[in-house]
Amino acid sequence: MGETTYMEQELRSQPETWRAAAKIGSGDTPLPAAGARVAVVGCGTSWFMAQSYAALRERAGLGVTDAFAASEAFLGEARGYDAVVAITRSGTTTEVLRVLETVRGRIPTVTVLGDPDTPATSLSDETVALPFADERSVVQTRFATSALALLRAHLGEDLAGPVSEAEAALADPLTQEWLDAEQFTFLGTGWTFGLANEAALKMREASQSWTESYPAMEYRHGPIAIAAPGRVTWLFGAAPEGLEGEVAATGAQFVCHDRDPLADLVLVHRVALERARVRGLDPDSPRSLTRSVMLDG
Ligand code: F1P
Repeated sequence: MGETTYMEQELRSQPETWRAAAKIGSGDTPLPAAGARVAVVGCGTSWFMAQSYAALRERAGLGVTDAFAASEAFLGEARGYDAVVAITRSGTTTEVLRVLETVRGRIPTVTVLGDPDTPATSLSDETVALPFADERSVVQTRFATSALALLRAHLGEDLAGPVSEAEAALADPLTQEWLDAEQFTFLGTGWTFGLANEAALKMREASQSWTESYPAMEYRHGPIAIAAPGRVTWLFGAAPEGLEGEVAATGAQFVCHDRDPLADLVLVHRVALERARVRGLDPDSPRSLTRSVMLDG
């Protein structure tokens, strides 16, 4: 085992930060009420949490909810949004700030952020700050999952089960096959597709691993051609019928745990960290990445 990294300390604190975030989410918050038409925006990890929230909210019957990468958001009058929710750990990501500026005075905004002392606060009508979940590592773990814990609690979910399952995921043994695997494909359905995208990004960022992600049913439409011995197909949530057998037939390892999918993401955080370690990489300072992307002009 190498020295302790910020990433390790931060990912290990997730049960605690989820509890704190869920408490805020289940209380009085400026997050959109049931029935509102909502656009959710973010970049990178924060975009993927936006995808999960959007699927959960809309499938719960709480209102139309669309997730956009902040740079690709359609927020014109015709779409009739009642609220924009922005997610950003840093509060400085340029594309998110541009969205907040663009809709200012036209669509009410609420930003979920890690560092409240940033431009996102003054550009937002309302904020929900999670400073206890902010991070030193460039690679996000606990801010993103705590933001989603907050949003799940706001939608009426009890996070007690997921919190204890995250504790269990922190104690699970890591399989050697996961540390050696040549390639990972992450799959999900509904809200867990955002988690699959995030798992794939985490492994790329922290350990420069070759990863892909797809909606589970889409996987059969071509991407399964990549599955082979020495590679892993990891599904978040319930498996569509027949998928496990199809993956097994390729020789790839099929992984699907019977636990809350957000807690299963904690296990992927650990795999990403260990793969970084065995490759001699510093997951706190990944290649070509900074804490937040701030563009000129
Ligand atoms: C978003 C983000 C991160 C990514 C990278 C650059 O940051 O895209 O997800 O890992 O470090 O920034 P933020 O808007 O949530 O601060």
